[in-house]
Amino acid sequence: MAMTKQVALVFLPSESGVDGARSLYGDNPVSGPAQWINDGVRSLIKRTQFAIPPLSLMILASIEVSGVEQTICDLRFEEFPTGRRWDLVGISVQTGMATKAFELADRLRSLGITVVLGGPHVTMFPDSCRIHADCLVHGEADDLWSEVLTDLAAGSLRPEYLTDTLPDLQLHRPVSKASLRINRYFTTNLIQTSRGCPYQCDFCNVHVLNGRVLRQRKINDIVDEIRRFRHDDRRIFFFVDDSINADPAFALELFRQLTPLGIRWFGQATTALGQQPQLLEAFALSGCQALLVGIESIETSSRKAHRKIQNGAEELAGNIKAIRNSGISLYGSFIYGLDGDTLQTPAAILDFIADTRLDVPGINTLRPIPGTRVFDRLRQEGRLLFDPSDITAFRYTFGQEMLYRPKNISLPDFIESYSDLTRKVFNIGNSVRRGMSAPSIRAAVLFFNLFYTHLYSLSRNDLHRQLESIGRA
Ligand code: B12
Ligand code: SF4
Repeated sequence: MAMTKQVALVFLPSESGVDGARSLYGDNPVSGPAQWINDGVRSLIKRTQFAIPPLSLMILASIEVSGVEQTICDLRFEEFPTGRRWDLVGISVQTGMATKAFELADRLRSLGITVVLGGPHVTMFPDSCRIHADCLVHGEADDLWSEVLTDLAAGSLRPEYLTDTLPDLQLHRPVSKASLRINRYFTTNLIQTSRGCPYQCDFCNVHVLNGRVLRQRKINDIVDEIRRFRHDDRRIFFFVDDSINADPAFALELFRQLTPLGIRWFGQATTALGQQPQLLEAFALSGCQALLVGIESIETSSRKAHRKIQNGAEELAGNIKAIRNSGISLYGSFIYGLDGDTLQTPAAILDFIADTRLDVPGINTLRPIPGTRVFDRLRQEGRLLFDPSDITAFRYTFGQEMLYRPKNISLPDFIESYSDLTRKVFNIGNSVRRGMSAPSIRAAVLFFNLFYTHLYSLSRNDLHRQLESIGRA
């Protein structure tokens, strides 16, 4: 009888950001009291199980093919187990982790292990991946992965798997947690109700990855999945949809059906929720604790310049207040340095945060990453600070590195004003105050604010190091 084929599905830590904040220059740039705070926060982060499992690999590991056994290797917790027999190793590649993914792929292939690469980076930049893999899977792999496993079992693996059509999410595809070590994670209750986005914000690539049409799962399937997941793990649920209120009627029906289950959940939404009172009530009643909202910019000219057109700047504050008043805490993500921004923008952001009492402000710089429309435009305008042909040079950080020159502000002035803004937004006093006044999950709000206090002190140091290295021109 043929031996069962052993497949490992690998997830890598990001090089910066949520998986642990460190200086891009490899050393610790602060000393004295700042160093104590950093060390304290770092050890708190380590002790708080913050990581969540990759839904992508949970989905792939749930696909059953006779003669194949799958294991998830999460390299945020373990080294890759090279001592075991592997017939195939599938690595999930995001652009921020591409260099590490390629290094691992090359090492495994030198040991004679067959490697397949998939994930967002492969979907967007297959040509850069080909030399590191025996096989590439382009795009969403819900259907393609069973073909890969069937071909593996038959000994006829092909070098590329792709289709013209996106998976039909109306099909019932139960996700199992059998391959996960549940206790490693902050929660394993990850749910996706839909994919795709009809909007075209120029700094985003979701329409490239998941298409422009919103594809939804059946509400019954989602409710069943939540019931099943809750049985294994009673912790909070995370809806990973880019916008959980993208279709208000669908969301209203879903969350009304979820209310009797008594779960607690968080997700990502647009601020338009503040003007959808019925839906807001359904969110609150169904256990919504916190939402991440993309505010991006409070400058109308910046919103226009970057095609953030689905809601207007003038409605933002009212919407945020309405959402917070319903008992939901808000993480509001801003981008400073957009094309309509000036040196007056930070003061306006500070006023906005004070007025709305936003629980966790995220103060990002623009990340013109390859594969987005803004990347192409800034390349044409000669404003990128790295070689546009080197995709991996555009790192994903939380404000630790400038990737481009802002339009209306010189680079040194921008870095000074951004540093001043993050210093004013994030400090221990503000963290405690926001934690205490949050409408819900106060400990998490405190934790995030402390985490950002630490992260943005790294940001300020790294940005000044970058400025020194490229000159003040
Ligand atoms: C939820 C989420 C998070 C969560 C959870 C991450 C996690 N542990 O899973 C949090 C908030 C922690 C997070 C963190 C980060 N994220 Co994030 N995140 C998302 C989000 C909104 C949904 C991801 C998801 O679960 N999708 C559902 C699954 C089913 O889809 P999928 O991951 O694309 O997987 C499918 C295919 O890609 C493919 N596939 C994936 N892996 C593999 C592997 C193999 C072998 C194969 C064959 C196929 C395959 O098949 C899957 C099923 O169809 C996406 C946006 C989006 N629309 O996808 C961004 C997104 C993935 N994140 C992104 C980024 C940049 C980050 C960070 C680097 C940010 C930072 N600076 O720290 C970190 C990375 C941390 C990490 N180690 O993952 C980018 C990646 C862009 C890119 N070019 O790679 C995205 C696309 C957002 C964006 N529009 O730019 N993220
Ligand atoms: S930022 Fe959000 S709304 Fe804009 S295109 Fe991306 S997913 Fe859609």
